[in-house]
Amino acid sequence: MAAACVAFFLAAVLAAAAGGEAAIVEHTFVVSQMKLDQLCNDTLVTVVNGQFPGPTIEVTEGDSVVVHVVNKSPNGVTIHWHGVKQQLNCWADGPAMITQCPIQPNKNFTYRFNVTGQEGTLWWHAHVSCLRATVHGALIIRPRSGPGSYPFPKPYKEIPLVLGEWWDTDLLELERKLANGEMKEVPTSSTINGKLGAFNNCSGVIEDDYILNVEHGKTYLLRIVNAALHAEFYLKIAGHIFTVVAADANYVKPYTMDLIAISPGETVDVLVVADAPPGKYYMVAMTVPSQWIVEEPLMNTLVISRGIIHYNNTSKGSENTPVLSPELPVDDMGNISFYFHGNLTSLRMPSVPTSIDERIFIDVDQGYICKEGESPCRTAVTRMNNISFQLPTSVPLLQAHYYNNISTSISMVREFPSSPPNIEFNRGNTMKATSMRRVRYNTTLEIVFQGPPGETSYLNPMHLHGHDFFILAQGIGEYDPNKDVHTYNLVDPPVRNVALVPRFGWTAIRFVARNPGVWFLHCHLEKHVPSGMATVFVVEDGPTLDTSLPPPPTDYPTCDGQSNKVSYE
Ligand SMILES: *[C@@H]1O[C@H](CO)[C@@H](O)[C@H](O)[C@H]1NC(C)=O
Ligand SMILES: *[C@@H]1O[C@H](CO)[C@@H](O)[C@H](O)[C@H]1NC(C)=O
Ligand SMILES: *[C@@H]1O[C@H](CO)[C@@H](O)[C@H](O)[C@H]1NC(C)=O
Ligand SMILES: *[C@@H]1O[C@H](CO)[C@@H](O)[C@H](O)[C@H]1NC(C)=O
Ligand SMILES: *[C@@H]1O[C@H](CO)[C@@H](O)[C@H](O)[C@H]1NC(C)=O
Ligand SMILES: *[C@@H]1O[C@H](CO)[C@@H](O)[C@H](O)[C@H]1NC(C)=O
Ligand SMILES: *[C@@H]1O[C@H](CO)[C@@H](O)[C@H](O)[C@H]1NC(C)=O
Ligand SMILES: *[C@@H]1O[C@H](CO)[C@@H](O)[C@H](O)[C@H]1NC(C)=O
Ligand SMILES: *[C@@H]1O[C@H](CO)[C@@H](O)[C@H](O)[C@H]1NC(C)=O
Ligand SMILES: *[C@@H]1O[C@H](CO)[C@@H](O)[C@H](O)[C@H]1NC(C)=O
Ligand SMILES: CC(=O)N[C@H]1CO[C@H](CO)[C@@H](O)[C@@H]1O
Ligand SMILES: [Cu+2]
Repeated sequence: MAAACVAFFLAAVLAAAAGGEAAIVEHTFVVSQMKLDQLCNDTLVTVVNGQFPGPTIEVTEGDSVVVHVVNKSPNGVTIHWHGVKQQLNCWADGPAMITQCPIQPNKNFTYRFNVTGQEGTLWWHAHVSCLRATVHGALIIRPRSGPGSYPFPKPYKEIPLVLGEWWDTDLLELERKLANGEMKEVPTSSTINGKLGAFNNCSGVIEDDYILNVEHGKTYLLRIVNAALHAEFYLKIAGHIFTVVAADANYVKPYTMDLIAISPGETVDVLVVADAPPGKYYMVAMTVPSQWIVEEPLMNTLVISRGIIHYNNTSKGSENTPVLSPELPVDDMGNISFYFHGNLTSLRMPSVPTSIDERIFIDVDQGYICKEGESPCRTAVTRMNNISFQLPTSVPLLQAHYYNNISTSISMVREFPSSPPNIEFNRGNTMKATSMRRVRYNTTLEIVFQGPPGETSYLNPMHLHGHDFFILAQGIGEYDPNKDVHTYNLVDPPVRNVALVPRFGWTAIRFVARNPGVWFLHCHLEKHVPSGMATVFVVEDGPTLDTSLPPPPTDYPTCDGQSNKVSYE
């Protein structure tokens, strides 16, 4: 592979001593474009510090993070710190035109945030257009009292495993297509830590495998991130099993499985014991076309990536013995994903709110709008409760909210309804609007997401910014309020920042809105963002100064009339 992945900016990391004082972890992220020569194609991609995936940020719980983003690319960019709670710090959250204007070319912006009360694996990614396909990296949070205080045996090594997709198209062009209802675009391949895998043979050029060297008998903590735009991945390693210990930077009761199901936006931490006979074993991250096929019958490629687990004491003579492949499931993948997610429970007993202030029922599906002059309306969009979300174009919502002028500075604002109109799933005309839901400080919310029942469904990983939530239950078919509340887990539900709404089904979550600001709620399938499967919670200030959103940072980016640099039309 001729890809020059050169890190030319070294992160200055002042690591905290275990159990010691909180430290400042400082990085400089230079965003630029470079050509990656993969699969017979020189593709121009946007990257951080010349790396794909980008640099890993490693912190100890309680640390302060300072990231100087220097934009040397020709497009506006923002970075989102996916899963970081950002208490009283919404300004640093990152989604373009929700909390900030994109950082314009040749400008910079410094993100400052504290990582408090969370441990495990999170990640960061561009939150503008489709750029996150290549602008992403892991964010690792270790316990303050040292790795000895993990609630599981201390692993010998910790390995970030970033799963991604490889697109050899112009990602801004892709964004325009998705926003225009052209949702048939598919990636060329997928990646493990940026590697496509040696089964990719384009005119005799073999791509690199991701190789994990292990020592026999040792335990490895794999910190898995799904950074793909659309693929839910199923990860298997021949001859090995996984013990899941955390998801979305929250510990779970150890759960043993030979396969991980991880959807876009999610993270999963697993222990793997290298206890197989010495040799080489394939690690396979695959996705099934079903989630595309249902929507786009033309898509029939199996997107797959492969890496190798290599035991370091494999004897010399056996170097050429075949690499062992995992047996891939033949079952309906939807079932595997559903049960994998359903089997996760919190390790620590959280206190689940039982008295609910507001219940919101959200239908997530597809509708149609009219392009100019189009009749009948045929432009497919996605929607929530019959509103297809539109990003503001001139002023970010957070800024408008802070200065109390949402109604004067943002057109097409609609209050997000707490229940859907009586819609027919995936049918009928809908509207484009900047929907938002105002909630008072300290409101306890329950949300039930309902995907379309029947064969025309697909899974939707719904991600809420600035909050973790409890996932109380999920089900197949239509939610029945009388019956399904009895399936709620109020004892040890998993705490996450992505709620996977299963195909043909629903998911119920609860959280307390105690973080003032403007928080994006959206599907983490990239194609569903410009097409409208999103809304925003505007959480009002509390009664005191320390329950109120502080003013914006002094270097807060301005749009300069340039917000269309990355187009949402
Ligand atoms: C960011 O921009 C400011 C003003 O343009 C400049 O003074 C500063 O040195 C820049 N910082 C970095 C890290 O490039
Ligand atoms: C982070 O924590 C430090 C020390 O407690 C505090 O001074 C600072 O205001 C916090 N920053 C943010 C962005 O919350
Ligand atoms: C290279 O990428 C372009 C789009 O940028 C695409 O049209 C072309 O088919 C690709 N070529 C190969 C060999 O994949
Ligand atoms: C790669 O493909 C070329 C033909 O394009 C073939 O000659 C070669 O044997 C293949 N190599 C491998 C390792 O599959
Ligand atoms: C495997 O790695 C360990 C630790 O680096 C080392 O002690 C051991 O000798 C290695 N085994 C072989 C066969 O290289
Ligand atoms: C590799 O190391 C393991 C554990 O020490 C041992 O059981 C095994 O026999 C070794 N294999 C070889 C080929 O040296
Ligand atoms: C856990 O997984 C098993 C086997 O895959 C499945 O039968 C069971 O229903 C799952 N539990 C939940 C709560 O999803
Ligand atoms: C919004 O409020 C700010 C601060 O008061 C002001 O500068 C700006 O002109 C206002 N914008 C609109 C469109 O009212
Ligand atoms: C959905 O919204 C569109 C556009 O406002 C409207 O025409 C349609 O009647 C709505 N559907 C329902 C079921 O209310
Ligand atoms: C939030 O509301 C709960 C009751 O629902 C109350 O006990 C608590 O004191 C409130 N907290 C704040 C900070 O207002
Ligand atoms: C939980 C789940 O997804 N169950 C499905 C398993 O697969 C069968 C056959 O495809 C479906 O009928 C179930 O609904
Ligand atoms: Cu979606």
